Parts: sequence; C-alpha cells; structure tokens
Amino acid sequence: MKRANLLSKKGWRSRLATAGTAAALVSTAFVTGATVAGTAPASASAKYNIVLIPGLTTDPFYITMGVGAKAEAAKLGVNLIWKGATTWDTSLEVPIVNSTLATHPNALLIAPTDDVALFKPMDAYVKAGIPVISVDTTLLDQSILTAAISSDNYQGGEAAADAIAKLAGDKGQVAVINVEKGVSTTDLRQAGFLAEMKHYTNMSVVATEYDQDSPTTAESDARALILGHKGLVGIFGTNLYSAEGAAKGVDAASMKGKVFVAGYDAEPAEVALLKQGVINILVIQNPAEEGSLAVQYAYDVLTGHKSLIKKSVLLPNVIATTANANDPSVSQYFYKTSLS
Ligand code: T6T
Repeated sequence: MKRANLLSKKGWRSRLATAGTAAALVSTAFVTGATVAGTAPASASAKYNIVLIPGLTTDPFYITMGVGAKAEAAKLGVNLIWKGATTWDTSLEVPIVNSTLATHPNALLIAPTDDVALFKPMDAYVKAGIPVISVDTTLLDQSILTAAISSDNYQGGEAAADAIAKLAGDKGQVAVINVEKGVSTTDLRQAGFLAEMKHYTNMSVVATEYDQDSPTTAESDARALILGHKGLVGIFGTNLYSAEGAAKGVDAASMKGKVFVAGYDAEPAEVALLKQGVINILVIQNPAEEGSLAVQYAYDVLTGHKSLIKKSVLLPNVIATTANANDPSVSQYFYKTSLS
C-alpha cells in the first residue's frame, strides 16, 4: 500500500524553552499545526505531537538527525518536539523521559543512553498506548519497540579494523577507545573491530579504554597508550568524541602516519583532522535519514499504516578517507552543527 501524500505547508514557529538547570535540558517545539505538545490531536485538523529525545542535544550527530526529522515533520504536517540533555548522561535522560510522558505526546522517538536503564521509562509510554521508536542506540530488550532504526555498527567496526591493518601492513599492536559499556552502538562497533582483528594474526589488541564521551579523556588515553605500547600502530575511536581525542593524542605525540587512527562520524573538527591525515578513515553514518525515517514510521503507526514499518532498520555506512574527503559524494554526509 503506497503512503498517502498529506502535504500541508503551514508557517513555521519555533519556540525555545530551557527548564531546570540551564546547562541540563533543551526543549524546542517545531510546530506546524494548531496545537502544541501536551494534547492529543483534538480534531482531524490538529496535528500529532512527536517527541525526539537524542542521546544529547549538543552532538553534531544528533543535531543532523534533528535536521532530518524536522524536514520530515514539516512534510507530513506533524509537530516535532526536540528535547534532551546537553551531555551524554543517563541520570539526566531518565527524568526527561519520565517528565515528558506527562505531556502525552502521540509518539516517542528516542536514543537511549543505556540499553537497560531506559527500558522502564520507555515501557511506561508503551503502557500508556504511546508508540516508541529507538533511533541510533537501542535497548537490550527491544520487545516493546515499534521499530529500532540505526546504522550497521558491527560492519563499521569491521571496516575500521581492515583499514588500520592495511595501513599498518598487517602487523603491530592496536587499541580501542570507546565511550562506556551499555551503549548499544559503540559496543557493536567494538565487537566488530575485535572480531575482524582476529583475522590479522600478526596484529594484537593491547587495550580497550572507556572515555565517558569526553574527547579530553580520549586524548590522554591515546597519549598513555603510545607511551605504554612501543609497538602501537593503530587506535580505533568508536564515536565522534573518542576519535577526535585519539587523533589529538597521536598528533601531540608526533605519531601522525606511525599510529593510524580510524574513527566514527563526521563533525567539522574530525573532518579537518581527516584532511590533515591525522585521522586516516572515518566511518560516517546517515543520522538525517535515521531521523526522517523515524518520523515517517511514527506517522505510519499513528495513521494506521503499521504494515509499512520495518521492525529493525540498519542503514549503510559511508567510508571517508583523507583521499576522498573532498569528494561531494562523501562530503554530503558530513554532519551539521545547527538545527536551523
Ligand atoms: O556515534 C554517534 C552515535 O551513533 C553513538 O550512538 C553515540 O555517539 C555519537 O552520537 C557521536 O558522538
């Protein structure tokens, strides 16, 4: 069955409200209809309220997701409410999820910062009859989800391993700098990397570190790894901040071209490091498509077209290198840094 085209272009109003501790919570409503968050559609003309809670609101990956979701919301004439913490922190995300339930949105799109701790807060929506779709990260137990949309994280980890092995001539020591355990995406990237590294028998993994999503911690981890392992030839930074920090550590130790860096994502600082050859490969995701598809799926379930939804979607990765970084077919996927 083809999706009904319900295009209805209305003026955009955006309202910014910051609540609680100024640094903790951001909430923006992109309104295309008569009603805003807190009420179910009063009539056929009223619009659905769809909430998108990213892992954090300041991360270019999620900002790019927000741009895609916003465009799809405008196309479908639904209200999108962008709401979340400014740092990657489960103890901040849980109360935001809980308090947002009281506004009775029509659907929840969310990137859970922990694959277990967010189960109960998300399940409360399902118990209230509100469909929940995970975007990017997901839950260990996905049984309550209408859909889970992400990128092929395991394959991304494999690609990083192959790239480092090729650059290092299939010999030497490598290390992983990850975010924290329990983050479904980066755990899969690490798993793909470690499994693929097993194919390179002249190479060994000497360490896996966790930086709590801090580039400064990742940088000091990288410097310590270089000092501690004379045979180190490669570091895999499993996300934006881990890769940026790892690269800065390699650069500070003047090991560019000796310790190869494979990273994830494509925000401006990383892209600059890639063009300088400090980062050698970036596995780039398509967060705009993840956001747009999630809004589309929410609309499908709310308008009774559940059969159009795939329960699990893994979007392909794009591989950027120092050599192809200026190629428009690659640079079109570089991340945005603003929602507007
Ligand atoms: O790599 C992305 C995202 O896919 C991951 O789940 C968390 O980190 C990022 O947001 C980048 O910072």
